[in-house]
Amino acid sequence: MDKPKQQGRIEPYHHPAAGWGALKYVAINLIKERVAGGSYRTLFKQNQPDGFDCPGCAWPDREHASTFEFCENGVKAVAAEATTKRVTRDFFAANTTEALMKQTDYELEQHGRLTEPMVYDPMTDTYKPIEWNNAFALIAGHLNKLASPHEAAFYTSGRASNEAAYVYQLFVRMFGTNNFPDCSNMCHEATSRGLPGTVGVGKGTVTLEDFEHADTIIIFGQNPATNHPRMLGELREAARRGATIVSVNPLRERGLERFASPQHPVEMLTMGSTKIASLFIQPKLGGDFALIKGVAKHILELDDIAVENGTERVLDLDFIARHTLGFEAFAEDLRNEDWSLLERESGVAREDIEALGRIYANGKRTIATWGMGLTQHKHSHQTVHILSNLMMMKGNIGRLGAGLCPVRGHSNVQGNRTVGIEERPTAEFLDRLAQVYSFEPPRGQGLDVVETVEGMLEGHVKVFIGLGGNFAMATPDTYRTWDGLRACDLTVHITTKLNRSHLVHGKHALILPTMGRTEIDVRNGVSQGVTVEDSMSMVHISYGMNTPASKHLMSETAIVANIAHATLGDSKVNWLAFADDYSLIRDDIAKVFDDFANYNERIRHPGGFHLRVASRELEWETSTGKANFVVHAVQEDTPIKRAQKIHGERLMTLMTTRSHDQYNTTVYALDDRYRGVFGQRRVVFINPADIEMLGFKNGDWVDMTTVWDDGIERRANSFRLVEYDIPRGCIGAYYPETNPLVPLHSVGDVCNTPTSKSIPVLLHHSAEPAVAHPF
Ligand SMILES: Nc1nc2c(c(=O)[nH]1)N[C@H]1C(S)=C(S)[C@@H](COP(=O)(O)OP(=O)(O)OC[C@H]3O[C@@H](n4cnc5c(=O)[nH]c(N)nc54)[C@H](O)[C@@H]3O)O[C@H]1N2
Ligand SMILES: Nc1nc2c(c(=O)[nH]1)N[C@H]1C(S)=C(S)[C@@H](COP(=O)(O)OP(=O)(O)OC[C@H]3O[C@@H](n4cnc5c(=O)[nH]c(N)nc54)[C@H](O)[C@@H]3O)O[C@H]1N2
Ligand SMILES: [Mo]
Repeated sequence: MDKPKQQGRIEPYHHPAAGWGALKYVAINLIKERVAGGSYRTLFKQNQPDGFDCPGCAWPDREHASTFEFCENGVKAVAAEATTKRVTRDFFAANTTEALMKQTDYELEQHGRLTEPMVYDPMTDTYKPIEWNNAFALIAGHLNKLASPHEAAFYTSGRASNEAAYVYQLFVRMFGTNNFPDCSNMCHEATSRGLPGTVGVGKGTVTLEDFEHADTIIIFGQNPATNHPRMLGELREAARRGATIVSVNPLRERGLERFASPQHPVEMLTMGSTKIASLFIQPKLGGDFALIKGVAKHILELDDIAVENGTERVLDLDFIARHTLGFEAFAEDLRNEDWSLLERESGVAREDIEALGRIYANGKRTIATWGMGLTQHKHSHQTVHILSNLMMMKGNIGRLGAGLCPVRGHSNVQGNRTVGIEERPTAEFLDRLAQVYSFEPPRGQGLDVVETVEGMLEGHVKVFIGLGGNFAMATPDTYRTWDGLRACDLTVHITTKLNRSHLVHGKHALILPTMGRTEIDVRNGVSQGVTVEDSMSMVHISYGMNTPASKHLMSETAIVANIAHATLGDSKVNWLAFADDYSLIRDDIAKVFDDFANYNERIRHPGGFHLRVASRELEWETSTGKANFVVHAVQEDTPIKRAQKIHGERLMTLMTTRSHDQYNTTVYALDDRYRGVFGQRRVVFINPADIEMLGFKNGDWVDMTTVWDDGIERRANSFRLVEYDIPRGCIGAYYPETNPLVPLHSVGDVCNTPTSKSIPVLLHHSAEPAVAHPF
């Protein structure tokens, strides 16, 4: 443990995003993962009609892409799965979980792919091999002896296929609970819960075709160069066409400044690049609500001027009249809103808000995209509402080249929700399940992520099963989550690679190794494909191409079906038939969801099919039957404000974000190239004026503590200060290292999402200068 602190370097990045730098890193990654020669070709099949869906992000594929869509981080995701390194039974025998806990997440990831089912042995503190059927029987035994089905929670991380997710939710509902914590609870929940109130459907309204026609694209709280690199291709095309692109982000993300497309040899060879964003607006953390309200207010003002001058109206009166309700109340609220409040709460000067307002007013076709910068705050729900209001003012929904574009994270997180991973299911959906399978599904609301951790701590959640993911590290309040997991009777992880969730386990624990999407999945002699839905509601089939990492692996779908069979028998559903033929699952999905009619047939079409999104078609599945303008006041009573009252300007608002070399809790390497960070992760981005105000120097080491009112000390030690172009009072650091600082009860309104982008913290001179951290 007493290793010296990481010695990294800070070096501002002056090159375009992607370009040659990305190609170099691709080569480094393939070598590091020792990807076998044969698998290189897999990389070129990614996101192609007859290949597999990239396990990286949820950005859609270009339907008619003739060339391989190059993506550095997609390659990393594939290489991480195609690695030839293996975690074997000998590895487990030689390493106690106590010893493995001392390794960093980066080191854990480096051990490679899991190879056979393992069960925890408390006598030796190691994992030992177990036969698949014994593992299923162990799970069934635990589940069936619970006093109530609600004592189990069934987590999903958004990589699971539609088929696996559907069988999972069916099994769990037949078992008797809606306890479906899932990664979206920590991710785009504000989008999924917010949009239904305004436009009826919790999904985006655009497709890639709209990007070809947009003249204005506003990117809120998103870092596409790292997290959705293929999106840069669309932005590049738009920029070259003359579209105006604005990034709204406290950080001026370098990856949005210039982009050299590896798809375009001339650009690469001439060292050329395309300028992407024309304007950077830098609100303070959580300032977007007030900023968007200001933009909307200015739209009204510009519309008033147009009326006076007799010029073309700025508002789309026809859209407002035909499709919406509540505009008058919204407009009145905007007119009464105080500019100084909006400036103060957004951290953006009125003239800059107005500049964005003019850009939006002048755009004929605007797309608004957003990511975690909008969804992981106390008031994200309200922010999603006001953003839809803004788009509705100018009729920018359901029209070519315009629309709402939430950019999802995990490659099938949207599909998982579509096929029933939902702790708050609708009565309509449950009725349908009841009818198709002749059983009475549980009707009460189930537990989400935060409630699951609470349930574990309170002792009423006793069994945890995770279909993918890394619950111990992705969740807030790390050490409390760990206490919860350790209090469980049984923890089960269906995963591809070793992670800390395997080490922070219940009294009994299983690791069930599964295939990734890149691997050939043969059942009953037939190669099985699985389907996924991307961020723009395109559903398509994906076939693996690599030999599975071990002959003992089972697919996610087969594992889930076998757990169901062991637990429930086959009285209502022939689970093992599902396990052997995924087209039977798709037939059932089509029976339950009308929009999936002829599912098996429609996925034969190259590129798949678009799943209907009513709002895109100007049909409003809201309670009023219209799109609703919703009015919210700027919230001034926030945990941040309350903490500021006590600590004044020394109180910092912390956002936790991703580096370029990680995939959520999986750390591939220690660089964050575009932000100029190399060989280290324990850094804090901070405004130089704040460094001075706090009495530190650039490069100093600090500890962070959270200001919260529950008496629990939350601390994360040893972070190096890096001066950065970020608003005063705001700081940024990487997740998951900072998750111990996120209070379990610091959640967004309505959606209950941990506020990972606004944590009230104090910085202190580092008290333990030479201690290495296990994560
Ligand atoms: N390579 C790679 N790809 C990924 C992932 C990964 O870890 N690695 N993760 C996947 C997942 S699950 C997801 S959800 C997505 C995440 O993709 P993003 O949504 O890009 O998520 P973050 O990296 O957390 O970055 C959020 C951005 O929001 C900005 N931001 C923070 N707070 C605010 C705010 O208050 N207002 C505004 N306007 N901006 C703010 C940050 O500066 C940062 O640029 O990416 C997916 N794709
Ligand atoms: N502080 C803070 N916390 C956050 C966030 C943040 O921005 N800040 N972001 C939140 C967000 S947006 C998300 S989505 C969550 C992510 O939460 P999770 O989805 O739980 O986390 P991941 O790191 O994506 O999970 C990685 C693990 O998934 C397993 N895995 C990989 N591929 C597969 C596969 O194909 N099948 C199966 N079965 N397993 C696989 C591997 O074993 C790997 O170790 O974290 C959230 N937590
Ligand atoms: Mo996510």
